[in-house]
Amino acid sequence: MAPSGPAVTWDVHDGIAVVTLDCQDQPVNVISRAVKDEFIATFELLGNDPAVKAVAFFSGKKDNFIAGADIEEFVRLSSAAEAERLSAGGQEMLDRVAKFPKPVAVGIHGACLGGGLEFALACHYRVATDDPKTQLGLPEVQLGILPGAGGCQRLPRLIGARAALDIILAGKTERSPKAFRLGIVDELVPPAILRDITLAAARKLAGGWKPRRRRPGGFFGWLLDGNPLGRALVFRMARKQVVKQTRGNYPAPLAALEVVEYGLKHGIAEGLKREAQLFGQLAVTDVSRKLVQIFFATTQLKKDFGIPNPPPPATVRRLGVVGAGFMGAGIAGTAVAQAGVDVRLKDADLPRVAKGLASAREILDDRLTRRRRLDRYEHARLVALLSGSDTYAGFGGADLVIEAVFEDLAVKQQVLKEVEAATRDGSVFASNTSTIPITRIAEAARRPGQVIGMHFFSPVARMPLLEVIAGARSAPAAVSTAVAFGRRLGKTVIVVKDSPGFWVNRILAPYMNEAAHLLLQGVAMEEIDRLMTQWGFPVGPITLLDEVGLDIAAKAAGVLHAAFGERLAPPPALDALVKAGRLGRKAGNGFYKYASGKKGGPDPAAYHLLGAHPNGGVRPAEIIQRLTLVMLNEAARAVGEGVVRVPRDGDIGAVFGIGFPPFRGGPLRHADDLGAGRIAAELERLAGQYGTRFTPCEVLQEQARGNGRFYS
Ligand code: 3H9
Repeated sequence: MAPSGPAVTWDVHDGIAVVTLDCQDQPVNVISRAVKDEFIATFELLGNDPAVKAVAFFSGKKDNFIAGADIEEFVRLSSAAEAERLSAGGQEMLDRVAKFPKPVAVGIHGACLGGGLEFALACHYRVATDDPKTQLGLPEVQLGILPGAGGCQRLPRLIGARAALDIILAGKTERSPKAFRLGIVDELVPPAILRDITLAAARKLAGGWKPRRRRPGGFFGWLLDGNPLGRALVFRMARKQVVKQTRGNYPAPLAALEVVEYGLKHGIAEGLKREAQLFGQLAVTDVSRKLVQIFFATTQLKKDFGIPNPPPPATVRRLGVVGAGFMGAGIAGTAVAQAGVDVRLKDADLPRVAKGLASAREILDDRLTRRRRLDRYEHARLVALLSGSDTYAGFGGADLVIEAVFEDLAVKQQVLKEVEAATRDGSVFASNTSTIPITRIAEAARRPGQVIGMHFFSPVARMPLLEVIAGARSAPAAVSTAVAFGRRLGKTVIVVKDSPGFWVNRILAPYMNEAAHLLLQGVAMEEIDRLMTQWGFPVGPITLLDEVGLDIAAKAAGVLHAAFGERLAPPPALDALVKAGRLGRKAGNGFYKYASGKKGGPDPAAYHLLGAHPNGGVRPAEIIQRLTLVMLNEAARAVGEGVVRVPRDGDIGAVFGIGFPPFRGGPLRHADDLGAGRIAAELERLAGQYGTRFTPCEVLQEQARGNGRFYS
């Protein structure tokens, strides 16, 4: 992003220089090399101007303070030394701000992230608005780097090591009230008075006022952070936690931990040096490159409606949800919590509706109590938006209706007809089916153009992905409406082809089947799960089967088997578990044991029913290879069929839908890394040994012949 004019401007009023950052022609403020140079020149001038007694700094953007350093510049870094210089340059600029002889107060409204927060930390006084858009954080580790402009030094000194590590190691962003409670922000004010209060603070600081800050973290904070023994304990515990969470796959959090510890031990100057060094090393790692690619892909998807020339989406004010089960209630609760829409929930009888409403409400309660995202008044307002009935009363005004009823074509078509009768012509009908083609459902429609698929993932409130499926007759406006509404729910949305299993379940099916084949061949379930979590998945495939529910998984597998034949046939032995009622966590037993909702060890009864005997017969490397290559092969085949429009959508779908390891970039990026030639050869070998389900697909064979790739 190259700004077209000066980004930093200033004016002096009454001895206070009011400096404004506004990166021209850019949606957000970012600190690029050019902006950094402007900062330095501006502070130089202000330092020399005797009329200036203090500085008050603001953003010129409506709802954004500073989104951090310019991530596009990282992509162009070609060596660790160059990246180290970039970090050292940022540190030097902020050091000038911190040591500026005149006080600098900053007024923060909107996202204040990464280098933006590091700048604010270098200022002498921070005022922030209490607006929900004002969020402060250091998300660098999510990009595979660490806060490299002094953030690893200044934050722990301001709020204590424990609280700072909590933010830095997880790449967390906090809303301003929490940032105020932590001591990151000195004053919290409504947006209307941000300017006046910041100016007043600058004036007071110029008059010699010294703001009093609480001891970071209170008495306990002092006990833990304030002495070497307590601090050593904090770092030991944090390191243990990081190792457990990252399993050695993400180097940034451990490096950040080292830098914070080093800085507190050896002083800020030495700490900064170490910070720049490790920033440099991290910025050119493959992990960071992959995470940055995911950031840009996700950002692009915020603007992409998945169809050419998308018509404007309809604004959804009222949502109808049919089916008050776990999914329906999740959709209803998430819609109210995220989009503040009026939701009408319908099911066959009132007790089910009541249960659904209660579980939708839990999503709001969670935001009030645990996550503190809502205050009491907002919570009460949102709860009042949820209503339900055992009839379609209230559906007349619905702009969108999402059905989440039993996964059966006839049932869904019946619901579609009832909804059409109860709603007006412009209303869109979306099916939350995971397997049934939208075109088939729409065969029963009077208004097939208004029928679309919106495939949510469970639990809806937490899973970040939504697949929107356009049927053969879906109107472009229905697609835009579904995509736009999905985004209002906070989801990353991919538009996929109306093909069995769509994208996510399609690539998941062979992976899950292969896990079952391995079990039957004598690999222990915990071994399969351990290897795949070590490889980077959040949970292993056997645990995932228990979480999804074996009945649901069997049904989806059956549909894919019917559609694609032998290649996607699940091992028949799995039926024994479903028949025995071992449906996974929800039933209290599946592959693993469950006691009071907690997962225990492998259940010998499951092996017994399967006729499987763990014997350690397959090498770990072979287990990983079989599970990953079978998925990559299916992903490549589905790309060839146009199930996703571009590889980017496929990778984002896999990362956000099934937790494909983000540091590997997604199955298609991973396939490019391995090389089609190598994958095809390995698949041939596996096919020779285990059967045709491993036969490399045409897309991979073609790539292997011509040195092709998914990404150019
Ligand atoms: C860092 O600071 C390192 C330092 O510690 C040390 C350095 C030495 N850079 O998301 P949106 C673009 S690392 C470049 O749709 P929203 C984005 O690509 C940085 N570009 O808006 C998009 O471009 P386009 C740590 C950036 O309102 C446009 O802005 N910071 C950057 O939904 C609009 O973005 C982060 O990781 C950037 N830093 O959300 C924060 N940020 O229009 C990353 C945004 O051409 N940013 N763009 O497609 C965000 O989380 C969100 O963008 C934000 C706004 C919440 C700010």
